[in-house]
Amino acid sequence: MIGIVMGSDSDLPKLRQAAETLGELGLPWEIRILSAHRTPAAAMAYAAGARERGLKAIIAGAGAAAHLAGVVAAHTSLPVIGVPLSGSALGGVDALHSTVMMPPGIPVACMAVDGARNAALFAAAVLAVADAGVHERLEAWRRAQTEAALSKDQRLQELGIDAYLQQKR
Ligand code: RP5
Repeated sequence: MIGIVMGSDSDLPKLRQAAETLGELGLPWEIRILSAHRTPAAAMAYAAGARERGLKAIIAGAGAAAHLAGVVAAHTSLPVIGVPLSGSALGGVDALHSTVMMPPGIPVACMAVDGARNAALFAAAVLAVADAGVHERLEAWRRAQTEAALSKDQRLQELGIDAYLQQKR
């Protein structure tokens, strides 16, 4: 089970991508709205109890002055994968800096701004180290991605630019 937490329901459309990708990989997940600022006690309790509840990693997405991933990491030794989110007046650079610049001793694996899909893939990669089934599904997912990209190139060669863009609409 992978935990997905986000600072606000306004983050849900972005974190949904992590849930979808975990689903594609056959990994169970749960998703919670927990804020480092608005519901700090609940966020702390979730992180502190995560390992005992059987979670293997936590994906934490937040925007603006994003402290959620760091606070979660401060309360668990599970791998914490931070997803800084855009949407604020500073366009996500604020959340990126807040998430990536963790002090030595409490690491967060920081993804790209809005990088929720990669957060799911990274969580799978962490699990795949010790789980052959997850490893096989992750490899299959990546093979499918490669095939999809190659077939797009083939179609572009067949159709040319205008027709390709037309059929993509
Ligand atoms: C952050 O503030 C949340 O993660 C969200 O990205 C941002 C804005 O939250 P709302 O005002 O939309 O609830 O804590």
